Amino acid sequence: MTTHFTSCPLCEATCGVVVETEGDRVVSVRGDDADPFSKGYICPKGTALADLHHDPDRLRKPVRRDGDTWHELEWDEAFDLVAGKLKGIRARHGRDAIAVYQGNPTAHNLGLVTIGQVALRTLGTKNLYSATSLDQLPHMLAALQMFGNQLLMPVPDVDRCELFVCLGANPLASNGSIMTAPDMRARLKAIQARGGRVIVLDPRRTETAERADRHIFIRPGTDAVLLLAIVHELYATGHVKLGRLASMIKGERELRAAAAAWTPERAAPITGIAAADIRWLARELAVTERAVLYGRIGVCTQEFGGLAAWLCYTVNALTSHLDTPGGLMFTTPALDPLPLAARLGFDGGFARWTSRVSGKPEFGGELPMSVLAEEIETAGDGQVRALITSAGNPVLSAPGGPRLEQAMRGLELMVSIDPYINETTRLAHVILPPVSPLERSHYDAALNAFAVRNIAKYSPAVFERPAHARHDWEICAALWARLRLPKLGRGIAERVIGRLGPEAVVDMAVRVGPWGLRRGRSGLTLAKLRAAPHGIDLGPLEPRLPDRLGSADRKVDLAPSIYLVDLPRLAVRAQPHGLVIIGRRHLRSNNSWLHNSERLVKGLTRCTIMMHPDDASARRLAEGGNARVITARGAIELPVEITDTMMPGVVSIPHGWGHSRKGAKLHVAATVAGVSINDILDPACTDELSGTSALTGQRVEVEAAEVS
Ligand SMILES: Nc1nc2c(c(=O)[nH]1)N[C@H]1C(S)=C(S)[C@@H](COP(=O)(O)OP(=O)(O)OC[C@H]3O[C@@H](n4cnc5c(=O)[nH]c(N)nc54)[C@H](O)[C@@H]3O)O[C@H]1N2
Ligand SMILES: Nc1nc2c(c(=O)[nH]1)N[C@H]1C(S)=C(S)[C@@H](COP(=O)(O)OP(=O)(O)OC[C@H]3O[C@@H](n4cnc5c(=O)[nH]c(N)nc54)[C@H](O)[C@@H]3O)O[C@H]1N2
Ligand code: SF4
Ligand SMILES: [Mo]
Repeated sequence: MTTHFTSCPLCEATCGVVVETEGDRVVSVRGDDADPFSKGYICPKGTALADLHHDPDRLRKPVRRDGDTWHELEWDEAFDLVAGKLKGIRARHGRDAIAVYQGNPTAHNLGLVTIGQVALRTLGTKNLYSATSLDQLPHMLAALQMFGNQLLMPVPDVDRCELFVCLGANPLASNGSIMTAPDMRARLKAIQARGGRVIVLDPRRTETAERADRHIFIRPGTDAVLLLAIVHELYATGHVKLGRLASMIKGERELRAAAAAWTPERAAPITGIAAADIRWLARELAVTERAVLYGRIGVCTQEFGGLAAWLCYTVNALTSHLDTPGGLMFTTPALDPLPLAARLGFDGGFARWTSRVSGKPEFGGELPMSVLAEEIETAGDGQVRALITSAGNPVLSAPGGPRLEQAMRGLELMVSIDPYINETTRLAHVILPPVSPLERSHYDAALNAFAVRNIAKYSPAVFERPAHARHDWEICAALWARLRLPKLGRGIAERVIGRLGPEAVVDMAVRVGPWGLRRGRSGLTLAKLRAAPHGIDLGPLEPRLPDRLGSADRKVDLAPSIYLVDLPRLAVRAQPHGLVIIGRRHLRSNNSWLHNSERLVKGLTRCTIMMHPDDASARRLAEGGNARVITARGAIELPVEITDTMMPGVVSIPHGWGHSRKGAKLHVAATVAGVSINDILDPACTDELSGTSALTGQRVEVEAAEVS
């Protein structure tokens, strides 16, 4: 038996795991007690790493689709086939005819974060898409506008705060996001143990809310109104305190004016939160020395995600909780992505150009997912004719799945870099499958930059890459070289990149980074990381401003103009009547793609609609009966769960289900198929400011399903 130490790449918590193997089998996966950051914690998904590795449905070789049947290909044959077709399309229709979609696991995959992503983003097309516009785009936009760099998203210093206000996040299910912090349950408990408090604002009394000191229901999509009222209250009561930041801030006057009309009384009927509670919240944030307001995906993926994300950072700044211990802080990662991104020309930007069909703004060189289908469907110059998907399942993860699916069927070429034939990749002409997560080395190049302590950990692969397999980065580099270089240069480039691999990037970046050679002989190198298989704790977060700011004037802008001009939209917003929908995450799911593990899907059906008893009885719905959920886009049917954990007027359906689509080859998932909420969500419903999809707060009708 051999023992290996690595980190789980399935979510942002980055837990250390011990993997025991015998020959080519995984015998066990457990938490690594010696990992200084996760201290032995893992969730049930960590154990399922073994299932992914041994999954018979996982592709081991490239496949080409011929009608409904798949044929295996050799790698060179597959690369030549794909590159040949892509080149033809590019020659006939131009570079923008090739679109790229990168999904969530990109961020958890060293080879993709370093080499793969760069290769895919430099194919020369404007049609770049990713899960960003279904997720954290508003946080990145706020970071760009306020701090001058889109990667400069601050994280809550959860280990030192005395008040943790959690808005639109459920870390006990999600294990934390833009807050890499393994074992959030213990970290929240520790806040309470040191006399502090946890307050959750959420339209559902979530797993996190159940353990909080106080939970307050909030109407979906109204966070910006709540936060403006908090800003108003802070000024009205003389509680604004800029502290150390005072000399680094601009835009205060404009911010104050923007919030002037938003009294707690005005916000109360909109948010569903009593004016007295809004006042109380503002005061608690202001008078608690170490407090943090943390907002996450519920704040972003809604009609006013841009405003809400900006105001989250702003409220922290006004209460002197930005860039101070116990507040919202910036990290000092050993591998600093900021200079790397800048050197590669990915230094961000917003609305420098707009999409061809409906004029949606670019962000960071990407277009929002809400326009991908129309860019494929709409004829004319620049129409998308080919699509490369990598580590994504947009048919299930993007609103308007059926339309996107239909659009994909019309593509001249679709290629997917993915280990599975799933709801999206079944439509590809060629699938290029990467190695299993245990067959690649690991360094959390992206997530360490958002960790609540500065940490660094490199792990070699548990299993050596089989000769017949390819890493994600090798696949991306091979396609890039074939598309971008002449034949001669291509061979050399591939050999050089192949020889160096992502390890060279880690070594170089860590050496030039803040914990590297500038610290003399104690500085970090890849060799030092290799010698510390459980990881290295570099200590708590430290104040980073103003040095870290990317803005030319070295100021934090509290009132960027893009937000000020968006405010009138908030003022005229009509309160939706009837029911609105929110999402839901479950500890044993991971977006759409971990439902093929028996151990993760056993037990009660999770793809249900949760609703308040009053909403259910008004519609004659009974527990366990089936509901029909209807929008202008269509209808889905699923079992009802009646629970007073839901805010009245709000229903909840998880995303990532709907595994009964014909042609997908996920044998376990198909037995617990469920339905996809994104089949009926309207892709045109977005945050008009940022282009982010509004996944929460859309109107739905619910009725009892006909018994068949
Ligand atoms: N209604 C609704 N929709 C949502 C959300 C919501 O809350 N509500 N959440 C949104 C969010 S936050 C996100 S991030 C998106 C996620 O959207 P996506 O990233 O599009 O979807 P995933 O389900 O994460 O699919 C991941 C895909 O990557 C593959 N994969 C896994 N590991 C690897 C790897 O190492 N290499 C490669 N090449 N492939 C790999 C899997 O097989 C799977 O096909 O969904 C969004 N969609
Ligand atoms: N187990 C598991 N873990 C995951 C994932 C998973 O699918 N499963 N996905 C991963 C990904 S890609 C991400 S991005 C992260 C996300 O991590 P989190 O942000 O923690 O995501 P959720 O658990 O969806 O929590 C969002 C909360 O917002 C609430 N909400 C919905 N609408 C609103 C609103 O308008 N206002 C407010 N204030 N709240 C609202 C929801 O009820 C929900 O409780 O999780 C990651 N971790
Ligand atoms: S919380 Fe679970 S899925 Fe996330 S890294 Fe830890 S073990 Fe993996
Ligand atoms: Mo996400």
